[in-house]
Order: sequence, then C-alpha cells, then structure tokens
Amino acid sequence: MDALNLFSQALVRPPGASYANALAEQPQPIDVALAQKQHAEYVAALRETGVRVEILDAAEKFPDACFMQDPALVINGLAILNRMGAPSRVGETDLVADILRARFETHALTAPASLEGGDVLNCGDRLIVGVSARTNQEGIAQLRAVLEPRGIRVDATPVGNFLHLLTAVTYVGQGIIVVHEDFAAHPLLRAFDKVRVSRDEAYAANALGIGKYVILPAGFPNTAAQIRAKGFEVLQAPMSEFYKADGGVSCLSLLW
Ligand code: CIR
Repeated sequence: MDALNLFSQALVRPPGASYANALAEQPQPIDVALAQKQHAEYVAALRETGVRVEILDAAEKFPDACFMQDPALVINGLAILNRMGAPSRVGETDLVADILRARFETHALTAPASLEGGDVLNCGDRLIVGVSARTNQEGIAQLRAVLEPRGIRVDATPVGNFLHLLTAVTYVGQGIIVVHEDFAAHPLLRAFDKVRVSRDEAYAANALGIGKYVILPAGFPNTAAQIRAKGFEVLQAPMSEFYKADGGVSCLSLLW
C-alpha cells in the first residue's frame, strides 16, 4: 500500500444552471457562474497532475451531477455502476453507464443496494466503504461479492454524522491518509500514516492524491503544510461554491 495513487484519466462534468438547487445539508445561495469558474480552475489543477481530463456536458436534469465521483467506480479495470442513495441522483448512473461500458467490463449494483462513490476509500489494494445515509450494507455486500474474488478486500465502517466516508478521510497514496481528527482513532485506519485535520480545517480532509500531487481546497494552510511535509506537491483549488453543496475536491472527478 505504499505506492503513489496513479491515475491516467479523469472524467468531469461542469455544474449547469440547475446546480443552484444542489442538495445541501445547510442550503445557502450558490453563485453558479462562480462555481463554473471554480470548476475550470479545478480542471486546470487536474491537468497539472498529468491526468487526461475528459469534460462531459452539464446535465441540467440533475443538479448534483457535477459530483462525478458518486455514480460509478473504476477499480482495476472494472467499472461498477452504483445505485445512488439520494433519490434525486438515481438517474446520474445512466448518464455515465454507456461511456464506461464502451471502455470497461462493467457490473451494475441492483436494488435494494445503494452505494455512492463518496463512501469508497480506495487504498490501492483494499477498499474501506462507509455505511451512510447514501450507502447501505447490501450495496457493500454486492461490491464485496464482485471485488473479493478479484483479490480486493472490502471492509465497511459506519460514517456517523459525515455525509460520506470521504468527507472524513481520503487516501492520497504512499500509505498516507488525510483524516478529520474525530475519525483518526478509527481501528480500521490504524496502519496508515496520517495527516490529521483539525476541526477548523475539516473541509480539507477531502483531498485528492494523484501521483506526487495532492489537490486541496484553497485556504487550509495547516493541512497543506502537513501534506507538503510528507513530500507531496500541493495544488490548491478555490472551492467555495462546492463547499456549499457538501462536495469536496475528490467528489468532482471519476478517476482511473
Ligand atoms: C450530494 O449531497 O449528493 C451532493 N450535494 C454532494 C456530493 C458530494 N460527493 C462526494 O462527497 N463524493
């Protein structure tokens, strides 16, 4: 588990006008034009890491469709078509299904499973999956049934009050996790080297590690300094309009 997170491709979708109606635990007015500008800056940061970025069309029918991490997973050349836990997001999987079927062997999760990519902590050789308001035990059981025969261990943990597991912890490669201090003592996380994120920088627990780079939301200096001290180059993306809809830097990409 000590390798860098190596990805060659990112699939992203800019927010459309309907992003103003994105799901949010504490809704506040979203500046859609600013969100679109921030998305473009995020894409520039992705490109700086060296990944090829494919930009899909905005999907006005689905206000949250810019959060491309959630409707599918690509793991070791297999694409999992998730069954979204948020009712308003269920149709998002169909929007990416054909794109993934054209490139990968695919496996679709089926009812009563629910699973969103934001609950899947991919540590390279194993997954830790959050049980949340969006991801249920049946979703994890179906994922395990597909992946464990391929040699990928799947563990599960409740996420408590976090929206998704990756709201609390992200894996940036080389055995290192970036983890909210309230989650850092979790027994499943014992073996990892940790960047501990204090409550006042909680949003930075959602980081995106790609090769020697870590993309972080702008404005979290303590977390950025700790990540630099681990040897990574930090790229900062302005994310205020995605923060308002509970989405972080990992949420905006489907990577493989
Ligand atoms: C939602 O509630 O579904 C979106 N507003 C935020 C999704 C964030 N996605 C992620 O953490 N992977």
